[in-house]
Amino acid sequence: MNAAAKAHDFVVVANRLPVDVERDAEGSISARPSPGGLVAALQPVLARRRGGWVGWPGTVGETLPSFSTEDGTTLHPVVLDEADFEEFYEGFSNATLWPLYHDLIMRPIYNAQWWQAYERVNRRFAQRVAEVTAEDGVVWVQDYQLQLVPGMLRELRPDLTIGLFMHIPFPPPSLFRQLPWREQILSGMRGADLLGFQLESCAANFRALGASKSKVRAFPISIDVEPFLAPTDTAATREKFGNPRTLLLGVDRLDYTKGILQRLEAFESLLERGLVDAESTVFVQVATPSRERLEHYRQTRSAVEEAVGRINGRFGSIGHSVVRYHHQSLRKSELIKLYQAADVMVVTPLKDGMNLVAKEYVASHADASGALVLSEFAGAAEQLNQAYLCNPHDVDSIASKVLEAIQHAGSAEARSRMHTMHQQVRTFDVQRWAEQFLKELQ
Ligand code: ADQ
Repeated sequence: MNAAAKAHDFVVVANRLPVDVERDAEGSISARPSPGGLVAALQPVLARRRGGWVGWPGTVGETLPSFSTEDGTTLHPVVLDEADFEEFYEGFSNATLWPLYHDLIMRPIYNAQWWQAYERVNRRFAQRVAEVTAEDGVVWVQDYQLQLVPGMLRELRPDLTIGLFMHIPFPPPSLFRQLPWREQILSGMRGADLLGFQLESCAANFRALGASKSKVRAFPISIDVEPFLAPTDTAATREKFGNPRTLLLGVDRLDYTKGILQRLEAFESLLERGLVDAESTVFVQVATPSRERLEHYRQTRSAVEEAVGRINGRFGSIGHSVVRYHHQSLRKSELIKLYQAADVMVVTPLKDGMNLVAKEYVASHADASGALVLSEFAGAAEQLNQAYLCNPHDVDSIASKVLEAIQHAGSAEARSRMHTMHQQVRTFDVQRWAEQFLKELQ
């Protein structure tokens, strides 16, 4: 038994550890914390309860020892080799489950070898958790990559209390039933004492598949609001884009679920019809590289980049591009500057569990400036119902809502909408989300 044996009363298990692993010139490895919303929410609980985190460090084929972060959380890396990465992560998680759970925007691939890898890797996670969790401890499993872990863990360690939270949508039975391994996935999930979904509709989709002993409930996730509140120099940010009259913004992982192409087409249609002036408007689109080896992601990137080129070719002028496209990940501080400076945030996923970008934008507008155009198909639309809601499958619907948001900018109505949404996000933040889940679990 190693030092970490059964050390933790509380363990989070997620596909990724909250770190970025780096290798220096001599080849030695170090891990830098990469704090996201989940870490911010769980950090107090982890610190209070001798917490542990089991996950993949993000590098392929590397065995790393367990190590502790500054706040005393111990991270337990799980190894994925090249075959695991291809078959479990890129394959079953992101080319089977991801499109199936997002209402078949792309066609899922059903591959028995990927399924075996999914089982094998889920078992590895479950075993690691079983080794490091104290008697009668609490385990919180995260997301679609690990749906078998609750069931496996229940067999290995009947003493544990197990929660599972699904960050992505859960599809209606008519779609879920396509999955050749639906029974195994269901019994894996049913190993949890508490099953959390983003929305009541997802919880209902799960319940419709048959009775289980688990409690099934909706817990809409949110953000750590604090970093978005401090004002930045918005004039300076707008200056960088040539002081446009209207600054529109899109921020997403480059994923086909996010509706980036549809949003650009809507913008193009507004330019084409002369409803938006190309000289005084800038659309900034930041798209983080994501899952780049998968064919559907390559196609999506090409289509987006072709649209950007076409729109700038048609409507830009020498020295002014109307769309500023960045295929990169930005630092949080840069992201906040963009959020605060943008007049209209355009969030148009075809399907999205929640969408935190919408909440981050709203959190950035404590002064009630700005406007949010939001897809009805984002989970966030349930909480941010004061947004300009659009149907992302209908380019005209996106265009008309963007236009409305531009035209209303600065009005009392626009300010009142933003004020209401800002209060919503401040009240229902990610800390409250975590508290509610854990309270229900125990
Ligand atoms: P994602 O699909 O990744 O999350 P989202 O909720 O929007 O989508 O979260 C993206 C995060 O990445 C945000 O915090 C955002 O700031 C950041 N980000 C995006 N683009 C970036 C860029 N170019 N540079 C830097 N940061 C960038 C999944 C589900 C969602 C669900 C979340 C949380 O698909 O529906 O809301 O999990 O449960």
